[in-house]
Amino acid sequence: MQRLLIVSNRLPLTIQERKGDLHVELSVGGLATGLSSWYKSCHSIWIGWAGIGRKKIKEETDIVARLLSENCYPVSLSQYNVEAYYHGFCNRTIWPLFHYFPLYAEYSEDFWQAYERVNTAFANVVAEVAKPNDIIWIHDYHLMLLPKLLRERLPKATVGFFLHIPFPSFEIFRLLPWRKQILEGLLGADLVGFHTYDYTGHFLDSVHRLLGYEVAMGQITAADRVVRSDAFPMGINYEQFSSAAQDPKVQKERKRFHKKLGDCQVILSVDRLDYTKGIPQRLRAFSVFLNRNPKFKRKVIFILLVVPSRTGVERYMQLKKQVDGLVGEINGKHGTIGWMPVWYLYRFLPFHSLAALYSLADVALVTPLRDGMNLVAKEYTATKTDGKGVLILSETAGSAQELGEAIIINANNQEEIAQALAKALEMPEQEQIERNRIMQKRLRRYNVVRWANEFVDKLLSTKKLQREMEEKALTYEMQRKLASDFQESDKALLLLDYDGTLVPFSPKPAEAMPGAKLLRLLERLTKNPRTEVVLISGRDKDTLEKWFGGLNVGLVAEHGAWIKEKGGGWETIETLTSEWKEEVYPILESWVDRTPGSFIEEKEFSLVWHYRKADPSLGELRARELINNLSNTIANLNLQVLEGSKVVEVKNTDINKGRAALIWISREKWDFVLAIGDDWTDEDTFKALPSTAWSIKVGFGASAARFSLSSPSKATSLLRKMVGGKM
Ligand code: ADQ
Repeated sequence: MQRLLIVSNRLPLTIQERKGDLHVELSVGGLATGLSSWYKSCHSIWIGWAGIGRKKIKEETDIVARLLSENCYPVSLSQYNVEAYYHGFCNRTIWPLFHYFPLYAEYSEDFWQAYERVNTAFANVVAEVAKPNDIIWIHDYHLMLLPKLLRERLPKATVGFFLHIPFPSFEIFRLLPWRKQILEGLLGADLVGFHTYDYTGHFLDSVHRLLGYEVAMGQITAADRVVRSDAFPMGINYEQFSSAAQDPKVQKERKRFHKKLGDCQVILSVDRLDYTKGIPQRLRAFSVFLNRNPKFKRKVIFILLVVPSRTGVERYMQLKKQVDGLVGEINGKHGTIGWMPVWYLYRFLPFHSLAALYSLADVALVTPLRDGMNLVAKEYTATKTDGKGVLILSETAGSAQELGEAIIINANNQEEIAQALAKALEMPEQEQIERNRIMQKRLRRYNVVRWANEFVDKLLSTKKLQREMEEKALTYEMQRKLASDFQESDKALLLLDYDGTLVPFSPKPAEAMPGAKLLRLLERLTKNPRTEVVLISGRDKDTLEKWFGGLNVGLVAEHGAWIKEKGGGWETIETLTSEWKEEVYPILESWVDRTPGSFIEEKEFSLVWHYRKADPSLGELRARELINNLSNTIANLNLQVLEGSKVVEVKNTDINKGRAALIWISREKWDFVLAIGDDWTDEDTFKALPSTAWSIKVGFGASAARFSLSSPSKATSLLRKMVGGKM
């Protein structure tokens, strides 16, 4: 049976010291709450920090035994590391920055080093526990370096990563001094998951801009492998909450609360004490609501349930004081004898009490300034089995994207929240039921089990994709066979693309020029009279002439519009018209105006819009728009639009590399044919080849080529091997 290794900062169990004794307890938090049900139903091991220092763990063997019996494997951390890593880098650098509080973020080299140390400690433990077939699922911002550290230790491992907090936009993320290390750390995983498409988009954008990797449809072509990224909105244990109202323990608790609340309508909020949750803003909005709606005085009670969190961090202590003060202020200002508008509970509540509060609350007021997902909004909705109750939800919570039937508000807009409260308290029952039923249906379907299964399924399918790519990889053995076939052949044809195939794709023309070493290699290949070498490129004929005119090779320019036989002159394949350019040129010009840094290149039979010098994201967006626009314009012009690396090219349909390649292929009875190319314009060449030919794609991705090599340097070393050199 395949095992699942869940790795997170904290174990779902916490060891706490009380009066000198150590106790094992369930820990709080979205992840522990959400995953624990799923975790118990599978063969899984949970690896994480148990909440006590290294020394204690060593001393208390029975505690460790208890953890192991629960399939929990503790990582021990020194007090200093916990301080600098958890209270430091995690909670004073990443947490504020990723929640759009850049001014709260502290950038300390000591914190960073502790973060690296702790991630390494985790990597050592996971590598010790992991078996070859395991699925390793790493959770959250505490362990963003771990995927890469594990990949170094276990190159073949199946590793998924899920971020529970938002991934911020590039403009925020770039502020982090260690941004590249974080991205590289994450890309050690095979799949990187987020709660929403927005976070996924932000991550892909940063990967593209900071590391320069190609990104398409959630697939990243990293240095030596493909990594995927996608959105998986975390669900809840729906059954647990929807059946709670029937639980006698919950009903008893509910009655107890009712007695104290009388006939008042109840507004409820539940969160960890955190500045991202918008608690002071929410309290002020409640005060505005009472000012604007005096008729609700003595008719409504706001239960503010806050669970202590990160109590050692200064900013959280300040927030606690601020909330305490505001509660006192509001109760002092609006309260009367016998009516206290805000009931403030600062503690963790057991499940039956929490469920009782959810089930009796008329309104849930969930107003985080930023929240990765927010499970409270989902739990409240799931608990309302009679359909009655209104959810007010901030648009900056990830869950707002799934809970559109809630009253959606801006958490900074006190007037809007006040109006939403009045609307919620007066909403007709029928409307409440209609809204909740739609959301409940969605939450029941996409529950925490489905969430976890979808993540793991996608992780396994990513692994399968990587394997298929690996299977296509031209092994060392096959390379030797190819070289010996070539050496034994009587008539060999080599069809070689240039940019991205023999040299890395480079946006700078000077860097794309062939060096002396490459020219020597091509010359050696052409020395043998039994071999014919053809360079098939998208570049214009003048450039090819300048670079390769001195070699004894065939040349194909502009994807086949021009060809030059060995020792001959340039010829076009057929008479082609270029009148269409008058129609297309002005369109490209307007794209140049809208995309700073882009420019037009005019070739004899094609027009090319280049955006390699433009901002990458803008360039890609504009390229998509241009392709859409052109496909309407050129419908009856016998033209085609090609998308290459940072270019969009328009040319006659009749021109393609495959057609040009056929001129050579059909001329002789070759007993060895090799084609190497890297992008989709080379696919026409691959398709034109006889079935016995060797075809190689440089890079990853779907291709008609039979084999693949990871980089241009691998391709040139293969050619070197063919002429008898070292690979
Ligand atoms: P959190 O910031 O902890 O989680 P949330 O998603 O609301 O936020 O989860 C809190 C959990 O703790 C809920 O399951 C809730 O029932 C429980 N809880 C809160 N207060 C409680 C109290 N006083 N007593 C008892 N239980 C209480 C992080 C991210 C979120 C993301 C989750 C899951 O910050 O954005 O939704 O992880 O990915």
